[in-house]
Amino acid sequence: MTMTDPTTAAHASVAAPRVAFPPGFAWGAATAAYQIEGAAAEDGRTPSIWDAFAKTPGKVLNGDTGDVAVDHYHRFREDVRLMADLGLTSYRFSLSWPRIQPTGRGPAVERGLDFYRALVDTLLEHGISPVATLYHWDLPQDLEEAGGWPVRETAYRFAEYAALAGAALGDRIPVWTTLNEPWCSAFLGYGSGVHAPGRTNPADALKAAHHLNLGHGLAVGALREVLPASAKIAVSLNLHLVRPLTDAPEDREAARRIEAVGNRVWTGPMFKGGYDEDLKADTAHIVDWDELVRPGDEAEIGRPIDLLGLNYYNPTVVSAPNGAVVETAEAARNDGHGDSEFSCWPGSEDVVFHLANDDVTAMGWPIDASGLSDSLVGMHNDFGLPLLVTENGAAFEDVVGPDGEVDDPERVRYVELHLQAVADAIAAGADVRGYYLWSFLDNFEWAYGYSKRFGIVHVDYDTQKRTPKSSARWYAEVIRRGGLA
Ligand code: IFM
Repeated sequence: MTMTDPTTAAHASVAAPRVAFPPGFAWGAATAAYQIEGAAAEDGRTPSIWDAFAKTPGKVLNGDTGDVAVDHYHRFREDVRLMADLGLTSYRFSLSWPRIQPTGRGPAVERGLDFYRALVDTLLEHGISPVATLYHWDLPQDLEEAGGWPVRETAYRFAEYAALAGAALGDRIPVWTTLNEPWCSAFLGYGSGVHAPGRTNPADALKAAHHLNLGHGLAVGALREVLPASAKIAVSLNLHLVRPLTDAPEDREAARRIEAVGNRVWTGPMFKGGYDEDLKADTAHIVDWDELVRPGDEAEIGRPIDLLGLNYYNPTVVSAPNGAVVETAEAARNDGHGDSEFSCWPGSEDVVFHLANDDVTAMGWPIDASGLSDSLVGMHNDFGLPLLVTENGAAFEDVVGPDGEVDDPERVRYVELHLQAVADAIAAGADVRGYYLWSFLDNFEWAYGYSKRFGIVHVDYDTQKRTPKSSARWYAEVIRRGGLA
């Protein structure tokens, strides 16, 4: 079995680009299991929290579910061929926990593992280096019924699952990511309730955050036991690039608060030895941190990792409640993650969110690539780890033309701006090893169902026909050239 490390593999460069990327830069695209696989009840898979949530009336637009999704479970060979046609050098996907360990306890299901063995082997045959994410939000429903992430035991269950997956697939996957965007799991899942499991309790959200952190640390330890020494372990965080609306002290204080509960709640224990005092003070009326965090937890969470993944879409502009100008309803709720009467910012519920600008994607997310370079440079300075952009991309209202083609110049522009930002960050000293465009295929966009298309490959949801968009062809040229023209 050939193991190609996406962060060191050579890429084929045939023409001198205007903006060149370093040799070995991983040119990737990303997806997640529940968003693409379908086959929800096949080969021993049991429901995850997202199956249960999607089937709860009113939770997902149009009642959409991931039951069939884009049928990647049955069409993965065709999908990998498409990736190879585009010249991707790496592919980031997630493993479905309930497909591998259906109840979140006990032995692994071989049929579930076989799917990933076949997927990874197909990738390797095509020279595409796999990057596996262990948790992209699909907690086995049985574990939610036992308390979910607010319960400490779930962290231990996660580490057990990580060990099973690592032992079975570690011979062929060179890069592992523990969690994807744990902020969403904790604060959208248990705070605002717009994501599964749809709970709305601020204390549970903070407890979930700690147990996700603990699960990450325990999983790193478990993976190190079973993976080859060459394997690299990462985490993918959607760190918010927080900017105060003005330089006024109240707005800077609002930014500090969001930075604490949005970012440092993860990076504090993962990279800096523990939770920051200001975060604990901001939320002390909600949760008893001394009871929640047991001796040794922060050391466990802080186990060294090899790469840090950033998922970036837009900057976050905030102001203090008393300083807020009147905003449109859309801007005012622009924490970027849907509408809920419950906050996803425990302890900082009054902070006001603003659109960074009016140049927005179909999600209503402002386009501002400077936030990506600022994030990468900041992460490089703060944590000193090699970095991956594990997600970046945009939804637009794509239409299939009369000729059957999908022309998406807005997505080309978005990705070009953001690749330029990555190049800027590298020029400023950040050690960025790869870029994973979100997403390879159009797919199930969580509470928005199939209404938002992020793919560079269009999917006709009735026929499952795949059509590479013009952005896919453009990205293929970028990869071929090794940079921007
Ligand atoms: O689709 C999601 C993905 O699952 C996690 N990051 C953000 C994407 C776009 O919302």
